Amino acid sequence: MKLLITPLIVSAIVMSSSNLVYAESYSADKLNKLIILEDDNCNDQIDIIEFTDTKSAYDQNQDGYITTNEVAIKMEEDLEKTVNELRKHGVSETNINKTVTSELNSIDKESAALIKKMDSDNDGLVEPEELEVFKEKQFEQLDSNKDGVISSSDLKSKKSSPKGGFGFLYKQ
Ligand SMILES: [Ca+2]
Ligand SMILES: [Ca+2]
Ligand SMILES: [Ca+2]
Repeated sequence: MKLLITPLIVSAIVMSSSNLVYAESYSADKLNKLIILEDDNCNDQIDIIEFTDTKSAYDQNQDGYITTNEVAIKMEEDLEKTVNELRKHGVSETNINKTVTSELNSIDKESAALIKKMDSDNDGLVEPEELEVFKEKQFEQLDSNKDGVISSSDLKSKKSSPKGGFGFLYKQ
């Protein structure tokens, strides 16, 4: 049984930590965390201002621009957190090493892909305007009931639509 469970935990944790910026990958858990973290005025919902005000975790030097390198650094940091989580769950070092190796191998590709998602003028750099547009799109996706705020009710309305959004969560 243990053999079966461990890879599941590994993939669940890796998945939840490496997809931070992909709106379509937000899980119920992540949305709740987002609401707790970004809900500046504590009304259990996030409006577009609260959402776009947030400094991107990828912008390591906080200059408003995001480079592939910064994304890669952030992903490595996330990976470290993942490793700690895996240890907490009692995952063997062998399995942890496997995870780390495969994640490290894909970081370059993943960070390039992430930049590409936001970099609408294709110059390899995410400018503040591009980040804003991306965040607005992300907000729209998260606000699935289109009432202009992100709240727990967006989660419920996503449950009925298996396509995109939180749908992936319920398919598993
Ligand atoms: Ca930067
Ligand atoms: Ca750009
Ligand atoms: Ca909403």
